[in-house]
Amino acid sequence: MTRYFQPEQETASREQLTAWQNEGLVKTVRRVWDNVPYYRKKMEEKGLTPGDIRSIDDLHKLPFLTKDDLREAYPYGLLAEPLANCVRIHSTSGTTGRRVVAFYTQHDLDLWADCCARAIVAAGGTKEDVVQVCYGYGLFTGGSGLHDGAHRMGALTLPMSSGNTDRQIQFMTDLGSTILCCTPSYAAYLTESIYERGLRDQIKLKAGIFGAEAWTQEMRRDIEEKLGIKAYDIYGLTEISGPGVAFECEAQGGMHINEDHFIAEVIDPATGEVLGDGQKGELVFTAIDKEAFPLIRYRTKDICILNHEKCSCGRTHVRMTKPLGRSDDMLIVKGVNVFPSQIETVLMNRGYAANYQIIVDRENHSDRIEVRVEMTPEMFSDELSAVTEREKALVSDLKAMLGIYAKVKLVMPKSIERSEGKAVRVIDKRNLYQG
Ligand code: DLL
Repeated sequence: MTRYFQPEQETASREQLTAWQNEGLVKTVRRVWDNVPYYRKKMEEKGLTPGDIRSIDDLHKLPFLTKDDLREAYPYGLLAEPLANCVRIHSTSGTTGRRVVAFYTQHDLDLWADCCARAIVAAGGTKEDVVQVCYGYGLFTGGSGLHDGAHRMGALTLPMSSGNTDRQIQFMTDLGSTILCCTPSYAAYLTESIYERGLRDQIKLKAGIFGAEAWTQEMRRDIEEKLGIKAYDIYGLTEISGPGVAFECEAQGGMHINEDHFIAEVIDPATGEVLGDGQKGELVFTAIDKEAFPLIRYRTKDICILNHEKCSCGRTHVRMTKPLGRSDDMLIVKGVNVFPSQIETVLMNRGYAANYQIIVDRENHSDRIEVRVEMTPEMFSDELSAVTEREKALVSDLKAMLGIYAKVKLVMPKSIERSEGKAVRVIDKRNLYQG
């Protein structure tokens, strides 16, 4: 059963969707049991065999997978297909210890392109459009995903990757780009740069497809007004394929999950209990059409709410709210996944105690991160120049660890407030998850 692009599947009846999901789940569980000893063991620990999974009603019996499983099984332990049949790897942002790799066969890439094509079509895209892709290309899934999606629906594709703002704007004006794909913060930065250069009247954009990080409605309205476009949210994660797992339609009442390929559940993050529509919990995905890396009950850590009500756009696929937070401590700064533990490792390696604070802020829609760390009493007597050198060394180590610039401020011993309970290490002033 191969069900490519086929936009008509987006309006399939619930009965039809359930039939596809039943078939896909049974088939995937069998394949994973046969080919992935790691998951087979997890099933055996629960006393399960493939015969116990006959339909999606049995989904809740299956064990969850988490990022820790992916790390434990790194790199090939969850591969369900011989390596010879795999043609691509992508990886989440983060560092070596935290990296997660995902594998794709040609079929998996086609499926993913279909999902992204659907997202572009839902944003009003047609083959007449010029789609400027300024998500990063490379290990990150953003560039390749939207690129292949734009190809799939036949649009002219501008594979810009991220950065080099002057060149982005030049191509945008020269070629008359009509759809912009990038992170919302980069869209805001591009907008500002377009205004600074006085080029607003040369911009032909009609839509933006922005995701990979949380963004607010205010930010959406701001970009929309300034660029004269409609801005659409797009969601996804490397482990499940990349962008296009879910996307907004013109009704913008949540993001439609491509549930003919990915079964979505929302669970109570503490107990694992499956929650119903309207209840807030952690989003869990089961990929039922993938070959190389078909994760079963993968916990995304993204907190959201599902809604099965009919959408005015005619699509029947379930909708998810924007992520309303995360159930772990991962921060997304400038589109990069940052774990406080990575910062702590850098500080410890340089001889600091665990008295630090991470402050994340956003100015002009661009993220900034500052790490404040207490000097040890010995360092406190250092000359000012030595303090500056220490700060520089930390900036460089953090850059190597996180891949982004973080400002560092060494503060006096005992100046960071101690907590009696859980230490408040992260102060995120961006207020991103209010919807
Ligand atoms: O960010 C894939 C992607 C690329 C999505 C381009 C959309 C556009 P990862 O780097 O693996 O993959 O990060 C996945 O990013 O679990 C969410 O926490 C967050 N995220 C992704 N899209 C959104 C969004 C890509 N629209 C993690 N709103 C996910 C809020 C998002 N958070």
